[in-house]
Amino acid sequence: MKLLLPLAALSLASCSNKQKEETRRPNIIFIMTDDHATQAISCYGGNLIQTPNMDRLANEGLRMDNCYAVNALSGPSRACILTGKFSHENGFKDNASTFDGNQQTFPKLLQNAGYQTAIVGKWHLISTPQGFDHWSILSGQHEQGDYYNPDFLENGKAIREEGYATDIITDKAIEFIDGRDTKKPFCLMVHQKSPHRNWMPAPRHLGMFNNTTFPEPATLFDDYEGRGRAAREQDMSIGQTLTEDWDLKLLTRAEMLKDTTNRLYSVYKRMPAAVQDKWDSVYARRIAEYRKGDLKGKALISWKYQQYMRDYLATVLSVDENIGRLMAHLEEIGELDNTIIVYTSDQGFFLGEHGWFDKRFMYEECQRMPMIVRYPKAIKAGSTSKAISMNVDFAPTFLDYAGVEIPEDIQGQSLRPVWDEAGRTPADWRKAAYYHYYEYPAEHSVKRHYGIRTADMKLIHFYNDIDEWEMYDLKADPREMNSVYGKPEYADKQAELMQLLQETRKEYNDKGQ
Ligand code: SGN
Ligand code: CA
Repeated sequence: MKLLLPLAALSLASCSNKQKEETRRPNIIFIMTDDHATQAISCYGGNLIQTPNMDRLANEGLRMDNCYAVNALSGPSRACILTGKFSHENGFKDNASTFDGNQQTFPKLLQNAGYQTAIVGKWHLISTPQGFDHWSILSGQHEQGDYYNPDFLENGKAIREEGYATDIITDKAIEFIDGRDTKKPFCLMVHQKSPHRNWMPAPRHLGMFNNTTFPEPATLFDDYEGRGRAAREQDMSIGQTLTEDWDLKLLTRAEMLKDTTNRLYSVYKRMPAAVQDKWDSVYARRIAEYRKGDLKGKALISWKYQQYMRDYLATVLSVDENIGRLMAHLEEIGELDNTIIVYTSDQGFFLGEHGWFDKRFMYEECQRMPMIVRYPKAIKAGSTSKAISMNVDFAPTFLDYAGVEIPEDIQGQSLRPVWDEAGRTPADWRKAAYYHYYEYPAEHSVKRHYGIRTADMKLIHFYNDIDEWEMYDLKADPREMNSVYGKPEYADKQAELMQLLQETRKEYNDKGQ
């Protein structure tokens, strides 16, 4: 008897440990970059660079192929993600807004439910972060932050860090993980600045692609014949809008020193002398090539496209490497499989498609967000999903996995039924993603518009100083070159989409325009 009792007690204890392990709430690491298009991720089929660590996340987890921003701009996308609500409900419609931090957000709800919460990196919502036990956010350049020696506001205190933004933000993430209370689950938001304009690569990647020629997108020389005024009147073209100094880095050190008010100089002077030396030698060839002056017309656009890609893609490399570093660290401390790791970007980006850089338009390249998730306890390795999802779905999804009740007023839907079933679309799943962009008149001159995207069609209404509709048959015209709005053969389809748009706007309570 004496022997049996402790044994029974022991087996009871191990049973409850096992139960605890099974009911343990997952950690959440939400990695989000700024302006990273799926075209620049190898597991999305992009032919520009290799992103082995993002690919690993997808191979061991799930890749969403139809995940959309509902307002493809940084601040608005971040506000939609935090609240699970569209811009007209959370109040943050454009980058000139200030986030009402007193409203409900998913980090607050997780914190109330016993999660430790933190955000490191880009915040871009102007008001003080609420709902985080720890926060360290980029503060320079109206909260866009700097690539080199960036300034942060850390729990209210202004500090400057030495080094490269992507590495520093990852260091901060690892520090938070190591200093956490190990008895509680955590939710950590790792928000990188890369690969945002003006695309300044890490010292180790400077000049990395100088001898690489990237394939040009099929629509680089789009003449906008098949579309409306919005596409023609934007200001985000590789040919016209990219600047010689800030974007193309065509200033020598001596020229920058002569004009210390130049914006490129203001970021260059943050670099240590050795990095400045490397910068000078890497960009010297580009400057010389340009100054020969023999590049004209299409050849000049092609040349600018190559320089743009060389810098943009080099900043993506630092992101991929640091995802690898974060995963290796989680593995080392035994938390990798207990953690839902999400990789996404605040929106996509044009990498020369339609002759553009930037985003804002409800066109595929920037409306689509990368969305990759790894959580082997629930998600089957190597899954992909075509289910139509939006960034307002992230908040309810995290709450769902954390076992927290999803408040009624959240407009997004939990993606758990999709993720838990290896990416399968449930029969009653939504039929369209909604979109509404507001920042006009403003930088890049993209007109206000709203619309819906179904599995194979897109309907857009441009308004404000214009009243134009566009409609795309994505099966026949995946690059959105020819609007079929008003074409008699599409009359039925158009009526059906108009009806669905109206219903969607009603469902989400969007009365704007
Ligand atoms: C900056 C950039 C723009 C970019 C916005 C918004 N100009 O203003 O090109 O569209 O940010 O980007 S820059 O000359 O300062 O580089 S967002 O991702 O933060 O919404
Ligand atoms: Ca962005």
